[in-house]
Amino acid sequence: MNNKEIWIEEKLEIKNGRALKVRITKSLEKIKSEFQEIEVVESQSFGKILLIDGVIMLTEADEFCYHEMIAHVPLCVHTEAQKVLVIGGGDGGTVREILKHDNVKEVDVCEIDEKVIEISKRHFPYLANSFDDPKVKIYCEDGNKFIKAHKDEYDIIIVDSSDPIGPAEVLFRREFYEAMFQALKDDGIVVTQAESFFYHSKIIKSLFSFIRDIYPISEYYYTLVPTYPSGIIGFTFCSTKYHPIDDFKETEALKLDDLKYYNKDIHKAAFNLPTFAQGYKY
Ligand code: SPD
Repeated sequence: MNNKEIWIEEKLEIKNGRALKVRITKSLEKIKSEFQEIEVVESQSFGKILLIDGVIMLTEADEFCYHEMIAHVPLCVHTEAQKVLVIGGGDGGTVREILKHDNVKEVDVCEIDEKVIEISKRHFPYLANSFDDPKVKIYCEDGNKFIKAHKDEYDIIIVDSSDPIGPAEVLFRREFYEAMFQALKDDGIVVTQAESFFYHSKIIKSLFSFIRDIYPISEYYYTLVPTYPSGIIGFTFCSTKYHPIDDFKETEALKLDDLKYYNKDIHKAAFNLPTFAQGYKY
């Protein structure tokens, strides 16, 4: 595809009558895995883009807004975390950020689709090279099954999933959050990709309807990602002991000059929701 007038529309929201349109200059690779269609395109304004089933997972231009926030928020609260599990996250961006914390000694990654890892290594090495770090172990397995086989093991679990359609649908269910609670150590934290408060209030309300029964502390925070529907995406913060604001600590990782989005003020601000969305947690 070399036609400079080709645009892609993000499929996720089309059924709701809205779509983000991005002009692409080249299709770099498109494959169909056992689970989904994976595509990498070159765009005019956002660099390379990774799409799964026609939905934007990341772009080179704004991936840091997502990956820094999904990783550093829990790691700057539980600053002694040594063992971290990432479910999903096959592009490597979340692991890249986790490895900036020297206290972390082991990172397990459970990505259902090995093809996501392969394609990311080819097109996004600055993300996927994080998988070569000796602290990282990769399991190409179903996250819902994997989690049930682990008890009292992880300090932090991060679910860097796609949307609740297809293989990721099960990751938005009560049984999965109960199993993650069992897999955490006594003072553990779970952070999960939890959609946009503008477009997905039903999903967020459904998550909190059971999260608040399972975890003593349950909060929602968000980040700005221009290439996601509505330009916003949020995360659940589920914790047994540490409070996301009261227990925030400035760590050495925060002093690194390669953080482009996350800082101590953003950490706190991200938990302040607009008035209309505040009730979604209750
Ligand atoms: N609507 C798209 C949500 C995608 C969230 N996960 C992105 C994976 C980036 N590591």
